Amino acid sequence: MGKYCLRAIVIFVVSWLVRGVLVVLYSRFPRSGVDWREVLRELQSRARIVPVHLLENIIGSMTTYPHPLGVEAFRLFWHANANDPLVFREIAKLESEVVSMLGDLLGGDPARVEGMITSGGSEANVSALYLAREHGYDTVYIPLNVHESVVKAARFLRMNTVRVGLGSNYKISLEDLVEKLEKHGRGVIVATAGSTGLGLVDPIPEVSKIALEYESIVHVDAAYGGFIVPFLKAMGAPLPDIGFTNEAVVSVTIDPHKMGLAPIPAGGLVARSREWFEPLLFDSSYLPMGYQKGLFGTRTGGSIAATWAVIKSLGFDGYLNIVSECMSNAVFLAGFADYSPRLELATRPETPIVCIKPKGVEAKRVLGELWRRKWYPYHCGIVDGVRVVVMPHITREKLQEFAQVLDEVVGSLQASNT
Ligand code: 0PR
Repeated sequence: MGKYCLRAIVIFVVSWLVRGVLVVLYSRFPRSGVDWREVLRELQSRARIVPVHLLENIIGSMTTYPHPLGVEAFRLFWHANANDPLVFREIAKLESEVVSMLGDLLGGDPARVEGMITSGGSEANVSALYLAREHGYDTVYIPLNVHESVVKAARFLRMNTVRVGLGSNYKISLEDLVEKLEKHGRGVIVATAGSTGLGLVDPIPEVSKIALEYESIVHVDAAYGGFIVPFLKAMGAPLPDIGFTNEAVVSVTIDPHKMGLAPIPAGGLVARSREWFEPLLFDSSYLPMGYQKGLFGTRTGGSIAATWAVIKSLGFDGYLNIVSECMSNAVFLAGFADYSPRLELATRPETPIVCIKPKGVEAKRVLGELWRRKWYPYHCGIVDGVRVVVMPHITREKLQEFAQVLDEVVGSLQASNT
């Protein structure tokens, strides 16, 4: 007992001293600068231990290793502030072209849509709800399959929130939506195209019809699915239209830094029309333009240029090929999960996200073991499962290897249960 006590005290004192040294070395604002070569050397050694999508087993993330052209385009324009469209005029032009192209992909009128490149899907969602509120829609209908950024946005904007249940297929329940609209009146309904946990697409045309009946509007969160669903549909997948062909849809979130293959940070918000987007233009008398776009301030032109470049270079056909490959790899993994007696598929994947439920073992335990072995899938959130997002950097061989490891880990945890 005394031996253990002594050891605990020694560990405590040593870790306290180490922390103290680290605080002095790294957390205090340095009085005098250090030679830049030394600074760079330290950063390089720190960068070496950060996992890289292409080399390590990052199989749960919606981001990927960006397209090299996007990185080069970012490098060309990173210094330009998109918040100043007069001085950095070219950036404003590029942004307007990007928004038109995204609007076109989403079934909007490229000449009428308006929008912006944001820091990510979270900013696009909060901006969309802000637009709805400014146009007089104070209540937000939030199904249980939404990304947390939507809940956060409603809270941030102090909007009335009505939660909407899901059907047995984990998509928005239309019956519950109608019931809630009857009770709480008009509002903005958030529908998801490519849900975070399962990659499922809500029945947006039906949601739009219901919205019209109840004098409501729809914001579509296609942060993940925006650069996926249009291509899968073109290949014949039985998925609904997710964009502006649905009459009640007023805005869509679509993120270039996910399957759009642009470098982080690049989210996207597209509004059906200039009039709808207008509340996001704020007076700013000191800026040369006299106004400022978006909820926040300075934005790098790099994100806009990168998105522009990757879209131009890949085109519809280029994305279609990439998405097709990801989807067929996802179907392969789903097939493995279906086949293994230790695993179960949460749902048939509609986009390249596969959620696998380990039988008789909590997913969190499986994830702990997988992360220990340096495989990085995530939790599925609304289902107790292991989420794999099949992005372009994930090869069939990688998935084969992962499937074996997953099966083995679940097998050994099952055995340790008995
Ligand atoms: N909407 C949906 C449907 C999302 O899935 C996400 C992000 C967002 C909005 C918010 O987007 P931003 O993170 O760009 O603001 N979902 C990702 C996910 O859960 C976030 C993420 C991405 C987390 C990469 C970790 C990571 O490595 O996977």
